[in-house]
Amino acid sequence: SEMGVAVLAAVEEKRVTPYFQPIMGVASKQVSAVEVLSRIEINGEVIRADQFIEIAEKVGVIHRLDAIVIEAALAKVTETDYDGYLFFNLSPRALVLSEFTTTLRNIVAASGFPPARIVFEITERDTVKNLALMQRFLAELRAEGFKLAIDDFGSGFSSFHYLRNFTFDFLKIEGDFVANMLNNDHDQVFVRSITALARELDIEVIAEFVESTEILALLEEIGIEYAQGYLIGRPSAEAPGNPRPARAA
Ligand code: G
Ligand code: G
Ligand code: G
Ligand code: MN
Ligand code: NA
Repeated sequence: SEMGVAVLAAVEEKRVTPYFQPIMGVASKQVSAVEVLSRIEINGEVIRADQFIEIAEKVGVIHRLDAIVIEAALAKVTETDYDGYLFFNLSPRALVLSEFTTTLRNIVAASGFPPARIVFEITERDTVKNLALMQRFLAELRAEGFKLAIDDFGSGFSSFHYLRNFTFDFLKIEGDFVANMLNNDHDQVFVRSITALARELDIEVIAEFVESTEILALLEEIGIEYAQGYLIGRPSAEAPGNPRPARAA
């Protein structure tokens, strides 16, 4: 397909651009984390990840794409004084490739950014085909000092399977539940219950698709730790933090 060819070329030429979306502490109102979202440019138009991630998986370059965007994001961020968390999406397909965790470790080590401030997001949308293999890779990432988040929580058919079999530091609630919380009682019950469950498991909660001050106030009442969404900020090419002053020669 046309998009397949464009994605292959973008990966081959390392033309995958990191965009950064802020994540705010609900109580502190401070941006203490950002999620990196990949973008590629086709004919001068910036294309969002939802248009090409599946294709990158199909044509077998998702592991390369993930590595490229992580390296590019770290290069930008280490030029600033940013000291918050950096969240990256990883495709489960890339994760079960041997050597992938070594690749990630080497990229991060070369950047000098602390692994403890890197969070890898694993979406619950994909079913885990090889549980033992996935457990091994996630354990390897933890052993390197990285943190883990479960993404799109509540969207798939295996939420509890993920929570029972893997250890997570953060849980990102599926944005649709959050966005509908004020006009759909069921969705509000889901958000409250997921938060209570996460608290018992000692996992911090991030609400996605926060688009209004009313929703943000409700998150504060429920006691959710972090908020992400267009109210807080859109994904942007600008890295978080302030430029580091140039070092004297
Ligand atoms: O960026 P957008 O705004 O369109 O994100 C759409 C989807 O693409 C999200 O589910 C996100 O998790 C995924 N995604 C965005 N960037 C990356 C990336 O660099 N690697 C992987 N594997 N998924 C990504
Ligand atoms: O990785 P994940 O599936 O969570 O990707 C988040 C997706 O949601 C990205 O496509 C991002 O651009 C998008 N997004 C981020 N904030 C909002 C928001 O407030 N509302 C909506 N509708 N989408 C959002
Ligand atoms: O940024 P702009 O106001 O042009 O956004 C137009 C529409 O595109 C928004 O209503 C929103 O739903 C969608 N949109 C904007 N930015 C993103 C993004 O980063 N990811 C996704 N998935 N949708 C977006
Ligand atoms: Mn995500
Ligand atoms: Na998500």
